[in-house]
Amino acid sequence: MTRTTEWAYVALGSNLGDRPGNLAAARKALGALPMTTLAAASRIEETAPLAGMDQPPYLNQMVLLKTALDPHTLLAACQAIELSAGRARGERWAPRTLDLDIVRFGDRHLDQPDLIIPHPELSHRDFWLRELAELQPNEL
Ligand code: A4P
Ligand code: MG
Repeated sequence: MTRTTEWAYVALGSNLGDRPGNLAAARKALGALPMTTLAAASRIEETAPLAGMDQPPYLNQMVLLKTALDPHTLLAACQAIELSAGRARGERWAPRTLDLDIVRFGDRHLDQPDLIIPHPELSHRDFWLRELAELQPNEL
């Protein structure tokens, strides 16, 4: 069986601990996934916590992966990478060493309890829109 390779956009966020180190470790781990290459990475931006929450500022970045993994396998891999960066799953939107969100996956639309693609917050986050624009491959 031949697997199709697709473009996946993954958003990285960190607002605890060694923020640049957490993003670097995430880029490395994503690029090391099976059947996956890290094609590009956006600039890193420092952003204020959304909704005026009282927590430290985030470093945000987006990466473009070329992958033959399916979306759920990529989600599971992202969650394993979060754990290895010391992410403790607390309340929703709690401060975190590393958050990985799948923003887009090819042209797919999924609406499942554990995975919504495109990410429903995409149109509300200026920094994601900027990072996504920066990463659009010219020759898809
Ligand atoms: N899930 C559903 N769809 C997806 C998807 N496309 N990608 C599910 C990844 N996960 C997806 O995530 C909760 C559940 O979402 C997962 O179990 C997965 O099955 P989580 O990472 O455990 O919890 P969370 O991150 O606290 O919640 P959520 O809803 O993912 O929040 P966000 O959207 O990640 O927002 N401020 C700034 N400046 N920058 C940020 O990056 N991020 C957040 C968290 C809040 N404030 C921020 C930032
Ligand atoms: Mg998340």
